[in-house]
Amino acid sequence: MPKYLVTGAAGFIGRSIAVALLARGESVRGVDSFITGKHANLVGLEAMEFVEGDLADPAVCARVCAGVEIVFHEAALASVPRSVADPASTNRNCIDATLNLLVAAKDAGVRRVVYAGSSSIYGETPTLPKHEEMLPAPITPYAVAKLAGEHYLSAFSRVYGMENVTLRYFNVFGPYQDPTSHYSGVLAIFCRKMLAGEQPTIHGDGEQSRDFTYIDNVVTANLLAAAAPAGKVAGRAMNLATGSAVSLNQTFDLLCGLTGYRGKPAYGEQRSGDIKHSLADIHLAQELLGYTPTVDFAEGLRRTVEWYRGQ
Ligand code: UD2
Repeated sequence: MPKYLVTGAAGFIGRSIAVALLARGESVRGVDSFITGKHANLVGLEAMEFVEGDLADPAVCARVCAGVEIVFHEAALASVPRSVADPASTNRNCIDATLNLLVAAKDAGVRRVVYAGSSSIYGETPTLPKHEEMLPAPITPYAVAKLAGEHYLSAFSRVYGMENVTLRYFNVFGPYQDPTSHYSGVLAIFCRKMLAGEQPTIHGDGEQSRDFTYIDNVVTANLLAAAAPAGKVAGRAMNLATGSAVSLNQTFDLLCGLTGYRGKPAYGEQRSGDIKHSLADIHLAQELLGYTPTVDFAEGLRRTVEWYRGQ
């Protein structure tokens, strides 16, 4: 029986965690519904036991949790605008799926679920950097769904003795992020377009900023969160980021240098539910997990552009 389950294993982050586990010689099961996951992302993961299924179905959750000790729960509809366009789907694929997974995990005796939380739960609160003692203030259906998942994780720790941990991801980017949907992460979209000589669109004035976090930092933190002493992390939620932010305009300039794109960006309407500034305080993850980011934004962006260039 595999020790680890990765949900969303055919997605960008799930895939990356599964690769790292397999490289360590671990036994891994993956599950994905392919709503946003890609078959191509499973190439290189042949040693993983794979189940195609939807976590909104409790029977799928029971099947994939059987015999597992640790779950990395990455499956989600990870997009703010998608949740604005279709909140019910986000609710189903984030809240229902997470609750079903937790019930099945508890019943199967899973020790710990490490959950992909989101910086979006902080909402438009003006305080920067965002720290974990701030009251969450979600302003979009996506943020509500991600926050509900967090609360379920900590409640399951409290009432069933699970060791669940939430990592609040801040705008993760890197190789394998899908660049093809208009719900994709901005850096994936910009890399693809600018390498192809197509004009990217900046929504708003481009002065919004993000604590863009390279995927390797996220993988490292997940492995640390799986191994951290329960007394330190059970039922806790913490930021996972780099602790520095850049604006979209600055990012566009950096990408011009890396991709060779010579044009200007188009400027469009600001997106509904968009947050102006997002920057993390990362001291709690440093204290509880021993986490420090190892790949900074500039280096991560360089690696990411090189990867998309090869596609
Ligand atoms: C939110 C969360 C992030 C993660 C993500 C999952 C915040 C601050 N961050 O990311 O942690 O959970 O959701 O999807 O809530 N943009 C453009 N042009 C484009 C595409 C996007 O200008 O073609 C802008 C967009 O308006 C936003 C920024 O780029 O200001 C980042 O957008 P995104 O969709 O990559 O991620 P975001 O911040 O909604």
